[in-house]
This record gives sequence, structure tokens and C-alpha cells, in this order.
Amino acid sequence: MFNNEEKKIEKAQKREEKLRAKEEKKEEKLRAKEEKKEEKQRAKEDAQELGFFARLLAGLTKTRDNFVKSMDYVFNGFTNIDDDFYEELEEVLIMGDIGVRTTERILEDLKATVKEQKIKEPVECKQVLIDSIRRQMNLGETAYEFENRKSVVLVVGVNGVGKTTTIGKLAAKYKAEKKNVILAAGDTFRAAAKDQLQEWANRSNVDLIGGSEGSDPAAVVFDAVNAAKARNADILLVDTAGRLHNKKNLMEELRKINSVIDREYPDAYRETLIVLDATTGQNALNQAKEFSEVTDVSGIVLTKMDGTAKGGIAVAIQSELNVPVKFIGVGESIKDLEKFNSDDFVKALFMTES
Ligand SMILES: Nc1nc2c(ncn2[C@@H]2O[C@H](COP(=O)(O)OP(=O)(O)O)[C@@H](O)[C@H]2O)c(=O)[nH]1
Ligand SMILES: [Mg+2]
Repeated sequence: MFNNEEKKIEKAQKREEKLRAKEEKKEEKLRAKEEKKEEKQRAKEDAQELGFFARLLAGLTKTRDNFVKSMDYVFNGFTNIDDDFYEELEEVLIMGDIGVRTTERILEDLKATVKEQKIKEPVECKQVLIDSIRRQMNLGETAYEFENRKSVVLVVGVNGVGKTTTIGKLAAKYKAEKKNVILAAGDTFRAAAKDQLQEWANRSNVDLIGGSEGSDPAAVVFDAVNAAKARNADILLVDTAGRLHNKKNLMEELRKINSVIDREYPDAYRETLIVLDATTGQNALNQAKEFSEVTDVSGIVLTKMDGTAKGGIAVAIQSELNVPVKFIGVGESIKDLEKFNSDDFVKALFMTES
């Protein structure tokens, strides 16, 4: 009787042990699977890091094909550096949307260097030209200072250029860097504008401050700025409506928004990014000029670089307005925003390793 009881207990214990072993095995398997998944994710992220140049190259394919082919045609087709050579080069640069004034500047630079270094072969001019463009595209040291400070980033530009999308991409980027991000839906002109921004906010799990359709954008910004202060936000990204066809209204709206930020949050580091659609070429340059008249633009975001043969516009805008291109959009998805890097850009544009 007693023996039987003992056997039963022993059996139960054994069963329990077996179960526990099974459970542990299962857990271990799960852990291994999890680790493998993490490893895969890390590898993917590494690939994306490494792939920056490759992605930029892919994004600029159309630009590079047109521009570089004609450029090489000039460099290799001429035997002498003469007026004809310079004229042809000028044409290619202007056709590449580099802009008339910038082209002049680049050619002056080239002519001076050719004289100084006694360059005789047209083909040698290629590197001189690349260096000249790279110099013109330099960002300056404080370009991304707003990322290190408590800041308010005002995003302006005409309708459809990619403001809201860019804010969504930036929100994801800064959230991934563990920054406290808040979005302000300052485009109150259309109800859909706020919904669109809300979707991006959800994707990145960041807060959004908005108002009802038709409400005063400056009032939305007032609320957003105070939320940013109260929640100790690192970065407040402000979306705006881009009604350039009514310049007087736009000017008034931006002036009001700017004064609210200045008054309510004087400690904040200020950044004003103008978003420009690269596919619009010279129009983008004109928009940038008009916006610079109504607000202090401190940086440019050039979107849709994936779909254009007009990437040369980046050079024109930066050089003519003396405002650096800080980001480029190379697609519609959340990852498709790159920090602008003049070395990489020139390399990608000319597909050269120098
Ligand atoms: N291909 C491409 N499309 C973009 C890019 N940025 C924005 N878009 C698209 O451009 C359209 C307008 O963007 P939206 O952010 O609503 O512009 P907004 O009116 O300035 O706010 C949308 O269809 C976006 O998906 C980009 O870098 N590449
Ligand atoms: Mg929008």
C-alpha cells in the first residue's frame, strides 16, 4: 500500500520533470528563433547602412544617365579647350538644370583653374568640374544643429511637393533615435491633411497636435509649442499649408506662426525647411525664391529625386540661394529620406570614385 503510494508520487514527479524539460526545450527553441530574427534584422539594417550610396545611385539613375552621358560626350569629344568646348559644356550644364547663374559660376571657376594649372586636355576638366560642384554644395557646419538641440522645425512649400510625407519620414527617423518627437498639423486648410499626418504619427508612435478644419494654424502651433514644452519634446515638426497662389495670405500665416513660436518658445532652436519637388526643375528654384521672401529658410528638402532627370536642380538651388540641401527624398516609403551629402551626391551624379 505504502509502496504503491510512493510509486505514484515518483511517477508524478517524473511526469512533471518530463513536462518541465519539454517546456524548457520549447522555450529554448523560441529563444533561438527570436535571436535568429534579431540577427536577420541587424543584418538588414547593416545592409541598409551600407546601401546608402547604392540607394542614392539608384535614386539618381535618370539624372545621371542624361547628365553624365552628355557631359562625357563633351569631355571626350573635344580635342582642345576652346570657346566651342566651353559653350558646349555650358549647354549641357544648363540642360541638366544646374541653372544659368550657377553654370556661369562653375565655368568661371573652371576657366580660372585651367589657366592656373595649365590644363590642356578637355578630359582633365572633368575632375576640376566635379570638385567645383562639390565645393558649391558644401553644407556648412551647423546644417544639422537642430537635431542636437530642443528645436522647432517649420516645414513649408507648395501643395503636393511632399511636406507631410517628409515630416512622416523625419518623425520615424528621430523616433528611432529615441528622441521625443511631436507633430503639429498646421495644414488646417483641408481635413484630409490632418488625417494624413495622423497616419504618419501612428506609424512612428509619436504625438500629434491638431485643430479642426479651417481653424487658425497659428492657434494649432500655439498648442503644439506648449505641448512640446510641457512634454519636454526634443523636436517639434510643424506641417503647413502651401498656398502660394495667395501669397499675401501665406505670408501673413507664416508670419503669425513664426511670431507664436518666437513668443511662446524663445529657447527653441529654429529650423525652417522648404520642401521642393525635384521633378519640377526650375519651378522648384522659383518656389524657393518666393518662400525665402516671406520666411527665413534655413534648409532645403528635395523630394522625388527617385523620379527625375533633373537632379541637377539641387546644385542650382543650393548655389543660387545659398541655402543648403539637407535631405533628399528618394521614394514614398518611410525609409526613403537621406541626409544630403555633397560628396556622395557628386559621386552619384558623376558615378565616379574620386
Ligand atoms: N516618388 C516619390 N514620391 C514622393 C516623395 N515624397 C513625397 N512623395 C509623394 O508625393 C505626394 C504628395 O506628398 P505630400 O506629402 O502629401 O505633399 P504635401 O502636399 O507637400 O504635404 C504623395 O503621393 C507622396 O507619396 C519622394 O521622395 N519620392
Ligand atoms: Mg500635406
